[in-house]
Amino acid sequence: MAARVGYNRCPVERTLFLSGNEAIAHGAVRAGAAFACGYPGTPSTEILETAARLEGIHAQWCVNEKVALETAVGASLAGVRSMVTMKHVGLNVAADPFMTLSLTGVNAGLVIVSADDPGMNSSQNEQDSRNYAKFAKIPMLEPSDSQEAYDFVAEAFSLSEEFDTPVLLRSTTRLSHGRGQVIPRVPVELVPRGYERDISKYVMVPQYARLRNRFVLERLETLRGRAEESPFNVLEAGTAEFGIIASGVAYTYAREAFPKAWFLKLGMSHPLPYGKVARLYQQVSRVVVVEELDPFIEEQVRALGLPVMGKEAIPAEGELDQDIVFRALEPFLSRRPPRRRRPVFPPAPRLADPQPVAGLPVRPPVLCAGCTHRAVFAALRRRKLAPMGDIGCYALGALPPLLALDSCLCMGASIGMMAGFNKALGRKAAAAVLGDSTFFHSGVTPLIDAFYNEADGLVIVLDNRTTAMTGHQGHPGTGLRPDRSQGPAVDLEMLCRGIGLRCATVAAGDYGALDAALKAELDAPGLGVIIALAPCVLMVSEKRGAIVVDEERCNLCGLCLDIGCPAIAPGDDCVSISDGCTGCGLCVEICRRGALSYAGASGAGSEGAP
Ligand SMILES: Cc1ncc(C[n+]2csc(CCOP(=O)(O)OP(=O)(O)O)c2C)c(N)n1
Repeated sequence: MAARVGYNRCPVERTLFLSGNEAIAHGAVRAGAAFACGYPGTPSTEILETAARLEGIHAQWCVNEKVALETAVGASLAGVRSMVTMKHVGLNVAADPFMTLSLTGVNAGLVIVSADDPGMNSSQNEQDSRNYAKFAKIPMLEPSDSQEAYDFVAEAFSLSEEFDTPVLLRSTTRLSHGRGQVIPRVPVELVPRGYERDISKYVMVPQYARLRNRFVLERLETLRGRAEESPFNVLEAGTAEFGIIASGVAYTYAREAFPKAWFLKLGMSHPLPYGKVARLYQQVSRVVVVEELDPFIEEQVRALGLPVMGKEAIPAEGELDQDIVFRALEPFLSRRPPRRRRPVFPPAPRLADPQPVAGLPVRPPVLCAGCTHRAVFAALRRRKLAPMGDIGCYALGALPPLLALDSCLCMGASIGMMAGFNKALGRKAAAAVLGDSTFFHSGVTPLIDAFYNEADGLVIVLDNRTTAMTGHQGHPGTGLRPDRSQGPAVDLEMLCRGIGLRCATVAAGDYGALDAALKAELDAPGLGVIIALAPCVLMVSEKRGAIVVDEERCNLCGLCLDIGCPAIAPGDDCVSISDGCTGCGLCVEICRRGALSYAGASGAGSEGAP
């Protein structure tokens, strides 16, 4: 996927007349974004439709906003600047990856465009997406006209890369659909970003997520410093004795209604630049926040201990316009100003780092002895692939010694991320690994999406016939109800075939067959699914035989230790097998020297699991 090919078809000298949505698409191409995806919804739809007509950027509709975001994350990880578009309610659908993406950050820049619909012209609710920026602690830009929509996209991408964060670009109907002049700028020159595996950054299991969470809190304060300096946050001098804080199209309404006011115009409206707010208060005796929908800025100003007026005058519903703003504020602004208090900026306290409890051994989380997920990881590690992981017991496969997963974002993210990654690189560079319960939770839609968008890759479903991580609950694939009675069960393989995909089921305990299936699938064109089937070892009562060590043959090479089974431990001269062994036999298959075998089997290490 070549970046920005043909963008010079749009000469920099020629002024364009674009809607906000078109300007965002043009701005993305100018910023070197080569991948865009989204799900349609008014008022956002034309962004992707425009991108699809421009050269230098690949644009695709996804099955929904969650999958679109996960696909864009995959492309960003692969090193391609990526944009994802949706309407405000779409961000609810994408909220699961969105919230954790704040922690993982990005590789190449990633911009999420959410278009709000104040007044519900064509939506089921009225929702202020800005709350999501605060919720996820990520930066947000709010353009107020088409030129800014165009310009802010490049700023959003550079913020994204500089601060290792997704960036929210919030539009509203009037901006998205209104038209204005856009002076094209010189295309941004990009430094190529290759993919580098970074498990502690991209695999959000608790011990890594805690570290990244601290990074997020620090990043927020660094970003606040950037918001102070940002040329998009402008203190505009006036002659009136009151000031207005506004962002997005609300700024244009307020500007027209009160041309003499002082203004703090916020282009980068999250995090709020406290210093710039304070400077406005030094100039005027009264401050008003003019914003559509929620008192998003107003509440933050109030939290600083500053007297401010907002929603007691400005409607908290529907679209504003200059008349509404004028009529709402005129009576208040003609009254005497209230007394002013000094702003206070309290420092945020930090929790002390957790300390180990004296006397208790440190037990790192680990896959159970005999867990057959381990076989899949052993087979995957032999391939040059970026395995995109998911959430379940198997997320532990990312930890040492296995180190077999490159990402873990949220339930169901693996397939979309794999699809985006491979699409960005144009080859089968990533695979997706997810559990059976996760597959039914949110793996079906990205699989349909991957088929529709002709994604390349390999999906491995670790089918242990249960939701093991949360305590062995049933799911549609098992048909088990909460009272353990049996209901109808969905056939996973038939489901995948029904979508139109190749699909094979392999016994995960048969390492040779699993490895061969993996090879066959990776050699085949396009996308296929392997179901690695083996009931969770905790649900199987009988032990499958005892494993013994041939002390003469074992040379402590470490191959069996690398599969991370807690029943195998290194000794002075050879490995030892503890009582925790379930006899799964994976170590027998892994050992190249025939040093491990089933007790009583003829020829040490020569036979597989009974
Ligand atoms: C949105 C969401 N809902 C619920 C959970 C809790 N949860 C984590 S993993 C998981 C399912 C794991 O089952 P499966 O994919 O079959 O993997 P297994 O643990 O059996 O290996 C659940 C329900 C979550 N992390 N996120």
